[in-house]
Amino acid sequence: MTTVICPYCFARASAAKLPYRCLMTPSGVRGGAPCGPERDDVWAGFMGPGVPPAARMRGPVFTPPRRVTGLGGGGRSVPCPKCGVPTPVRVCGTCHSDLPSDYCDQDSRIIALVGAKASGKSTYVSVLVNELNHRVGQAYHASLAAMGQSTQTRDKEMAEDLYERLRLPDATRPAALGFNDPLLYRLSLPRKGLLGGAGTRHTTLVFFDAAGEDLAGAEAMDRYTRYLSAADGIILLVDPLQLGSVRDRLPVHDGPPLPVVETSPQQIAADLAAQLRAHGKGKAGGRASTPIAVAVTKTDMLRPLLDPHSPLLRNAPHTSGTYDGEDRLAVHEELRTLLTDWDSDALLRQLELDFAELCLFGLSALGAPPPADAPADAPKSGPQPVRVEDPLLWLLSRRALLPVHTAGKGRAQ
Ligand SMILES: Nc1nc2c(ncn2[C@@H]2O[C@H](COP(=O)(O)OP(=O)(O)OP(=O)(O)O)[C@@H](O)[C@H]2O)c(=O)[nH]1
Ligand SMILES: [Mg+2]
Ligand SMILES: [Zn+2]
Ligand SMILES: [Zn+2]
Repeated sequence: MTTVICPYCFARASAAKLPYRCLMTPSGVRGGAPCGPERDDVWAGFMGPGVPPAARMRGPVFTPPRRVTGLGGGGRSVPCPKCGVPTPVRVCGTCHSDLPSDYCDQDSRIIALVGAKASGKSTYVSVLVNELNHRVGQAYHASLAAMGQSTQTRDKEMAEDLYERLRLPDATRPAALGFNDPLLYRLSLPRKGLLGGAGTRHTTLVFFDAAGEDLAGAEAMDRYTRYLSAADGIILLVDPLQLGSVRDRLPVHDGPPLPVVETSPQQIAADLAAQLRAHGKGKAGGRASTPIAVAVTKTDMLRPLLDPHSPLLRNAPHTSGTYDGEDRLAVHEELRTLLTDWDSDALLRQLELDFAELCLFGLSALGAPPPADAPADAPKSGPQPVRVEDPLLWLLSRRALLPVHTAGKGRAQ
């Protein structure tokens, strides 16, 4: 039985029990009149007062008789009891948000993306999606498909801005100004059967690109509680340019001015751990059990501070489509050393005290700083990312969704 987690309100439900929404299509079936719109107060209540009265009128929601849903579900259409026209659209029983048609056919993994304002979250998601669709997808024979209209539209706009017009994303609007839709993808990876058979395993990935100010302090973060506690993994982005000792160490440069210093990563991590513990994600000893990938962003700016052999200067190998555990450890150790050098041992200690499963990463979404004369633009040669995929691949490998290569053990699932 597939359990679906609504990507809007994070309620859990069995896929077979989800209600449907009539599409109000006139079709001549039974020659009857098509359904008219009805006021959907459940949905309007969830979306908040920003929804204009006309938009509250939507296709009627109905729960099909058990006999119909019990036959294995699987994305089929179900006839509306009023007009008889079949509809494929399933909605969340709790908030009545429409779910993309293929959302309900596989298990979902929710990846929470957190980080201070301007730490690079939006740029990171766009570049990550592009890399998963190209270089990384090729290495693992994986593919990533945007699900639902709003993710497809946003992906297209972001890709055109970043890769064609070379424009960096605008600051994400805070939740108080409107609801930011989650980004929904279907990740398909080859699955090797025990007897050498092959197949494909589909996983739904849900990303939520919050505005930095919504993560600045326990109170603001409260809005994201359900999302954070439903997460299978967390990616915390740390902007090194907002760390005092890194700012002091960087040589004088002619790039764009350094960002304003926002909420410290230590504060975000502490608030995050408190939220998770308050929602039953704590282990004995008080550490949060959700795996957390802590990634230092914008490593292109750190080149003067890195050893020429630093693993942060090149991508992970992904040899024959396996995730390299040795390489991950080398990166983790490199970051431990760097953070200690940068007087951030307090951050490290905090993370180790708060999280039972922690790994450190370093990445650059752009590969080079934005041009000095056009700080809102991507580098002239376009994004040339380094190691953007590592945190997500680690989280997937934690859930046995990727083949892992560990020295001495050869290939292991
Ligand atoms: N040098 C460098 N700068 C980057 C990189 N990625 C992002 N930046 C810079 O960081 C700024 C903020 O990036 P965003 O992706 O908008 O950050 P965000 O975390 O989404 O910000 P909010 O939505 O306001 O919370 C960009 O405008 C760039 O100037 C990178 O890989 N390298
Ligand atoms: Mg943003
Ligand atoms: Zn819902
Ligand atoms: Zn109908």
